[in-house]
Amino acid sequence: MNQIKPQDNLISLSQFLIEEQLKLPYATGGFTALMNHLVYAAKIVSREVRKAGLLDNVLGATNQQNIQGETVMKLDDYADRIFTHALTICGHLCAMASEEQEDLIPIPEGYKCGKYTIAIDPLDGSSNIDSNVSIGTIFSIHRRRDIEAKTQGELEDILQPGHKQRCAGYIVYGSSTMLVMSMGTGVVGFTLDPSVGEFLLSHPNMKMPESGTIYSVNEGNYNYWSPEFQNYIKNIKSLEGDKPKTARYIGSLVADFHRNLLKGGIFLYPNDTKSNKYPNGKLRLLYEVAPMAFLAEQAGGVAVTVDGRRILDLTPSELHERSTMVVGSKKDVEHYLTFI
Ligand code: AHM
Ligand code: MG
Repeated sequence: MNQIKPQDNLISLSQFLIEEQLKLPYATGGFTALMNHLVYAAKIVSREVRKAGLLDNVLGATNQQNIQGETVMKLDDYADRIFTHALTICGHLCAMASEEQEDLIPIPEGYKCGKYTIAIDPLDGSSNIDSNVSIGTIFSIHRRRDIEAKTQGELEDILQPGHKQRCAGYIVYGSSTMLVMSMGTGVVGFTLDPSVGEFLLSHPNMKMPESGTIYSVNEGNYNYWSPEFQNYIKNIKSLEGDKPKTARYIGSLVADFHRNLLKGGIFLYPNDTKSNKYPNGKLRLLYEVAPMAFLAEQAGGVAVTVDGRRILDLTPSELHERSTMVVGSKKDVEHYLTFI
């Protein structure tokens, strides 16, 4: 028989957001409403992901490339349209940016502009879509610089340092659909109960173990890496000292990060020092690296660039800027830092 978690834990994400709002005397409810729109879109995307193999015209690639020259999958495009629509009309954003769209996305005419911005990777790990491997959505929310303004937001409202995020999180479409988020007071995780149609609190206080046994990196790129980075990887596999670490790499950042958050370990995406393909790493600062760094720190972990700078101190200079990332359990990242 299924064991149901204690009744006090069965709080829905909507209830949780209202309770958090009530703790802040100055809160207007705008953030809660914005989150409700995001969650609604996430449920629709989750529904489509769950039955993707059954539907015509859902799996496979479109004939377009995104701003980064990567193939856009049909589900990438679908998720992008659902999130963009649900969020830009909610009345609480002044601008939005999506990994799939070249420019800042304005609020459509006739809709109110609010005090938040959101940067979103609508469907992360899209190379895994057709093989039914976990994929995700990543989001990062900031307050605009002038919170009284009622006008469209500007680029600078979204290009803010990671430590100023009001909220960051992801949805992982895995063996169940989970939403993990932080509003700067720790990390909480909710699991979508499809029969109720609600995300229910399943992971109240997520902490990344202080150290772990897992390392996650695309080792096929070994020959592109710097000698320091290669040395580090050789060291964690060596038979001298501690047992070698275990390699786990899905190729979906959300899924790789989520596993390491629960089990401990280190995820690395370094720069490519040999070809010119990824001189600053592959991942995008605004949509992937900064939100994951925020979650990691809130869970007791550490997130730095490959040369040891704190990710949350970086200010993006353009929407699609890339950054290297080394993120994970505190002791594992500290050990990495001794190699650079
Ligand atoms: P995407 O947002 O276009 O799907 O690309 C980002 C993905 C991450 O989810 C993942 O960590 C990384 O790319 C995998 O890259 P690689 O195939 O080079 O290992
Ligand atoms: Mg991505």
